[in-house]
Amino acid sequence: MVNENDVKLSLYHIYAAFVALFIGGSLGLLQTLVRSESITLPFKLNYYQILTAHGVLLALVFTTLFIFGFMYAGISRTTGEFTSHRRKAAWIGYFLMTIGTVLGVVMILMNKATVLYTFYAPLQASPLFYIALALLIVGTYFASYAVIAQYNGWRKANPGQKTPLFAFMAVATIVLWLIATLGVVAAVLFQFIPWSLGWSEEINVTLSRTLFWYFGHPLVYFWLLPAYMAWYVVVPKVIGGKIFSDSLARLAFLLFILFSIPVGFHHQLTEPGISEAWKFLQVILTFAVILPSLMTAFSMFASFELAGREKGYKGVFGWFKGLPWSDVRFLSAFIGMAFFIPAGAGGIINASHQMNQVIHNTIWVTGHFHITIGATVILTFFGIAYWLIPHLKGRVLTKRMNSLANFQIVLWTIGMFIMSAAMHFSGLSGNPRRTQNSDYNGHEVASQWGSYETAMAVGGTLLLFSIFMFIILIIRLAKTEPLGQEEFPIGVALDENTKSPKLLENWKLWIGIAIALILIAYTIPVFDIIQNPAPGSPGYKFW
Ligand code: HAS
Repeated sequence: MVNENDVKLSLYHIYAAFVALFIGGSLGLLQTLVRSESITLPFKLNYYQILTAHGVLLALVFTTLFIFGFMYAGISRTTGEFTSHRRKAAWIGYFLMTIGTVLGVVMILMNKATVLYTFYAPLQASPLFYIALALLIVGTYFASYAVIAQYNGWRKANPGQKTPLFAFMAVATIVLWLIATLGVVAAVLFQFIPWSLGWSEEINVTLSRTLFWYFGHPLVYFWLLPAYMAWYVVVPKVIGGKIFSDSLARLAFLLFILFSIPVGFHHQLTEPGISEAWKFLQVILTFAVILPSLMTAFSMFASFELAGREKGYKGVFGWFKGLPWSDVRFLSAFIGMAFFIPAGAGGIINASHQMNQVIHNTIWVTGHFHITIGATVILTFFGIAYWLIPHLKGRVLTKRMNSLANFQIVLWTIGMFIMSAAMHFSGLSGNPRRTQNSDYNGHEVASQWGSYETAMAVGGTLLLFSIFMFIILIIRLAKTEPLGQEEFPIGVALDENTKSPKLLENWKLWIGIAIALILIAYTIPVFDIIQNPAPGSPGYKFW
């Protein structure tokens, strides 16, 4: 059970996340309608303004709030009630994050921060927008403190014992986050805020983008790892099986800390001013960060197979039939996993230097991130919400609600499939991203894009219906479904009673290796960018 004092904390984060999801998702549909030239925006809103709000609300706000809400619940369930001091820190974090969000969104609505979620210089927003981002990040530091202190408290109270896997994974995710945000904090504090306030006239554009991507790539694993937490810890219990290996799961998370950060250059492969040799090194490290995902795939298949065989299913694929296909807690995560196979392959294409020249800045990349974060991660988050909300509210996920939830998940799957397939295919022929629409002066290649844009709008419409349905189901689960006890599923590992190698919980060692890799990958190129800068740029506001 999640302790009742922690229930409110978790719920407030999750509800705020769903508000961001609802608004951000609605804006997403508007974008597809504008791109396909089906509508023009009312109230003097422009395409780039809503694109900025969509990215900020979904990629930065929804994810962060949901992730902390989920972590608080899981930590409380596995390590016990938060102390009041730690809970207070978590609440401070919540208020800072929500104030930051409101301020940021107001700036975007006032058309003073139409810089997209990556806020690339030399586009310049109001200083208040950057301050809003800073508040959001400082908020996460309070939240991170609460989680890490709780984990340390448990370790002190249970010397020599293996820490609960969920708590270990939460801490690994937060360590990754803390190291990663150093880059964006440096850029916001030392570059963007002084520049937008007029204290410095010019900005070093390459440096700002490098610091952003130092943060931007691990950011995607900050989204992914909580989904992996559900796959490793929750799914095996739901399917009536076991976690294949506790130690393997821990190692996978540690490898993310090592390899997810020194790879940001793979977002800058076409960026001038960074030598090819450093890009090459970071591409190799990018291929290393694929490894923990492959370990995860292996572990999932192993858990599925073990569970199936335990139930008596035979043959090479017989176990497949034994999976609980009608249980939304499983189905949502499974479809998320299935999406991750092409999504991961797409990531490998993106990271391959030559192929990146074909897809960079095309809508292929938008397709890629819609099937990673928009399918793999969010489908898993939907699945979590369907059991977590009733668990926290003392209600149950009834059979009827489960069927409706399955329908919502399938609607999302179809919508996302149509939309992201259209994005991938038209991206291959050069359809640009971050652009309202372009026909390249009537060029014949661009003339094929119309039907793809329509497909995106159709997919986007299904997605919005799915979000509506999700919100309605969540409100019902929180308010009107029968009272009772919904389980918070926590799986047991096959090697539960085996001592896990002490090395796996030697944080100093892993953080030390991560820092060494970061220094190797970044020190010389960053010095070079600072010492031999391209001409600095004043701020531009094109909107
Ligand atoms: Fe990415 C761009 C490379 C993963 C998100 N990525 C982006 C952007 C976002 C994003 C948001 O190298 C755009 C940023 C922007 O605005 O510019 N990405 C990768 C690589 C991976 C990867 C190598 N990305 C993600 C994840 C994301 C995400 C995860 C969000 C959550 N990405 C790139 C590159 C770019 C990029 C370049 C820059 C492109 C450019 O030029 O701008 C890897 O981590 C992927 C590894 C994954 C696998 C898959 C393992 C499969 C599993 C499922 C098993 C299934 C089971 C079920 C068990 C190797 C674990 C069985 C199912 C059956 C059907 C039987």
